[in-house]
Amino acid sequence: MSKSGYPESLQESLAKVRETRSKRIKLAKKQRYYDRLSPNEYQKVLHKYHPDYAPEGRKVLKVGPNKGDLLQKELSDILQGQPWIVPDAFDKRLKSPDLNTDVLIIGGGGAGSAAALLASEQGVNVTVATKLRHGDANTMMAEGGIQAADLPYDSPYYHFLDAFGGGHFTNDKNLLRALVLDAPLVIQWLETLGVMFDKETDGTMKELKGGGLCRRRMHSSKDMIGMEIMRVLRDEVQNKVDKIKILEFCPAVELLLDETGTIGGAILYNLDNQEFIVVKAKAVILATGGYGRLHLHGFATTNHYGATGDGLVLGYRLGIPLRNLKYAQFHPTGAVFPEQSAGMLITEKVRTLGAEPVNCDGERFCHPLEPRDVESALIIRECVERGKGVVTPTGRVGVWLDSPMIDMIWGEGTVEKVLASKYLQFKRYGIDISQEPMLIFPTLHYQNGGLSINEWGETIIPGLFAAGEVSGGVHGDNRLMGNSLLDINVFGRRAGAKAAVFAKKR
Ligand code: MEZ
Repeated sequence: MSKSGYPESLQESLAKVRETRSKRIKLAKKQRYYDRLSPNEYQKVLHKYHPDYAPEGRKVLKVGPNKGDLLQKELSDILQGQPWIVPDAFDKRLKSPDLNTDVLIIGGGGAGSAAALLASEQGVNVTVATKLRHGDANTMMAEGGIQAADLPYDSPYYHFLDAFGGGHFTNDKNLLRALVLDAPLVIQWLETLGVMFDKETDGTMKELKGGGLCRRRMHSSKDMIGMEIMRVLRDEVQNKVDKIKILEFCPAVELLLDETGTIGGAILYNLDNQEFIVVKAKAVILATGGYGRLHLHGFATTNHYGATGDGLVLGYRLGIPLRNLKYAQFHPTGAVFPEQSAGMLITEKVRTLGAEPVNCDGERFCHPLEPRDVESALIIRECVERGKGVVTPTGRVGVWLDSPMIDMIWGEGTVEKVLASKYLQFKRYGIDISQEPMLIFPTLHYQNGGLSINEWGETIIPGLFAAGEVSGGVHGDNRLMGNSLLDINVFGRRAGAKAAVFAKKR
């Protein structure tokens, strides 16, 4: 082991990264930073230096780990013969429930919490049932930012176009319209509740770019925006003890319909005392998150332990159509070394600020701000097809993410300031990311699609709503950075308000 924290066998490659750094920085500055150069323009520049990398490089969109077809098939195989059935015994139990509520929300992450707040504002009583603890959710894991277009420099129109292009034009346009139009309101709402967004010295919101964005639109809170949003939403929900009941460690195992086919409630399973709880509800919101913890195709993951696709299965069994599940999202930059941090999210924000992926020879091979599917596919191609990856002593492979670039472009000590949590984690293992790059490889990050909903989060079952990662359509086949934190708030709020109205009419 060398002084630097990286094993001796990686030192030769590290030296090449250092050797090429000043040349790359010069080029980055000449290009007036990546945010002024579109990926297509960048490919042309890159082509001049590495004729074999472009322009076909961007056409690898559909290779790599996106094997969603298989997932769709696996799901259908597992569930074959079972959908559309509500067992009789459970129907009867609905006649003598253990708990009555107006709105039952299944899931206690960002979407479920936003929904709970908006529903309770309408004066109905709300129950939030969570599989783990309230706030154990992917919301907590998001790091880099939340998107919202600020006029006049940006507009919801550009936000729409970026997300539509990033999603390969497969997004549901009505959902996307709702997402981009509600975005500025959501930022205001979150700030009013107490979210500490990063500010410029003049007090205006700091805004950054992200992969696939044509404008600076990312609102951040160091590298902890998800944790910050979840902190505030959870506090807000827990402060409403008289209006919102929280049941922790109570996953939902079945949704119940009444005799008219309208939602009637759900069966929860209390993990503490191993008892079933029959909840009768006038409206139900599924906010269970995605399936990212299932380690599809053996990939490491950024996801929390509870992200096991429960809501997808519950909804599917009631016949709710699934959409955009063909491609799972792999975040391009998951940690590879140290071993203990396998798959850990290295936020896209580092590439926004100038960090760039380079191969074992210290060569660039892609624009740092491609949409995630392109960036991941290019990294996988570099490692697997071109043999230009860096192999660790235990046989794991990755490319370098040259983070000292950030300090050199933006000013001394920037990595330490903006990547506060990651800086310390690496430091613990003897790696100073203001001096040395990080070793990275794509990591399973997000369920792009899910249950079909309309712009109010309504599913085809009357009274049953879905919001957040469990639902599909808004991001199409590939989500852009920062649109998930936005999605959970926009559709959590919409589903919460609409579910309360539905409940009041019953
Ligand atoms: O939206 C995300 O997935 C996100 C903010 C991730 C990140 O890179 O920080």
